[in-house]
This record gives sequence, C-alpha cells and structure tokens, in this order.
Amino acid sequence: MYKIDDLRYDYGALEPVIDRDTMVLHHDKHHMAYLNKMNALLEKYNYSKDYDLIELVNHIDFIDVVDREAFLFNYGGVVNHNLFFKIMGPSNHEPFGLVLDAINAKYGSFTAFKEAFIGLANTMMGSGWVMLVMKNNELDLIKLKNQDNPYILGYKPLIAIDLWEHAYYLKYRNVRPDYINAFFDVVDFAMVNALYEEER
Ligand code: MN3
Repeated sequence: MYKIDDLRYDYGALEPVIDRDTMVLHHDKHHMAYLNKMNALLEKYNYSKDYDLIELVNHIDFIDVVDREAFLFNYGGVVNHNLFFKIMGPSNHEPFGLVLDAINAKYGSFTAFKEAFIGLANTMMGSGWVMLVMKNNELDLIKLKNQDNPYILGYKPLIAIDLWEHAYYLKYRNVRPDYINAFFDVVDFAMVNALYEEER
C-alpha cells in the first residue's frame, strides 16, 4: 500500500512562519489520516497494482461509484499534502531559474505573481487550495475546493498553499491573511524550479 512522503526537514524548520506543533499535527495526523482512509478503500477493492500515486487517479474504474467521492477526497488529501510539504523548506526562498523566467513572462514580475497568488488565496471560501500549475507548458493559478486534486484535471502543480483551517489555526487563529502573506517566506524555490524543469 501507499505511504506518505517523509518530511525533508525538521518539524520546527519553518518557524516562525509555520510552528512546530502545526507541522506535527498536520503531517503526522491530518496527512496520515487521508493516507489511512485511502489505503483502506484500496484494500476494500483488493487493489493489487502498484501505479505511481500520481498516476493512480487515472485508473480508479475498479472503485464502485458509491465510493468514488470518498476515494478522491482522501486521495486528494494525500497528493495535495505531499506537494505542499515538498515545496516548502528552510532555505532557497528567493525565486530563481527557469521557473522565475516563466513567472516573469506570464505575470510581468515576481511581485505581480505573488499578488495574484495571494489575492486568489484570499478569495477562498471554506476549505481548499490555491496552486500554481502548468498545462501545455503554460502557467496558471487555480483554486481547488476541499481535497480536489490538480492531477485529475491534467495539471502539473508547482506551488500549493493549504487553505484548510488546520494548516494555520493554532498560530494565526482567525487571521488567515497573515498566514497567506507569510507563505512565500517558506517556499523552497530550488524545489519549485526542479519541478518546473522536470514537467516542462
Ligand atoms: Mn492540510
């Protein structure tokens, strides 16, 4: 069965932007719960293939329609969180490389891109995600409800912010805009650029 990705850094490595307690709960409890529920559904259907996790979403015909929503919800929880934790880190917070060239070409400047990303994140009602994605080599910003995932829509995601309350509530309480504004201080652009170079 599937596993969640280990954190590439210490739970406290993103402080003060994201506190250790939030990271422990978010990675070890929330993320793990999505994984356990997804695996339980796969077991229910005696899943025996070993598709890459990203690829799996294109092969879920074996799951009865009645279980599809629960499967996709938990699958999305797993892949979205794998991405979120992967593209953050304690260093490389300045954008650079081919991904910066692409951002500048599309949005005019990194500052303008950041404003667009933050602006879109602030419009999220309820729980969900905002992501910088790529399709046909074109960058775009998308908003996803709950645990909808970008892969089923044919997008290759490069940056993702988790806008569920569990992502920020211990530290930021009701002031979600402060969490959203601080997010780019923990994005690891070495990882984002590597994803861009891999996917373009
Ligand atoms: Mn989350």
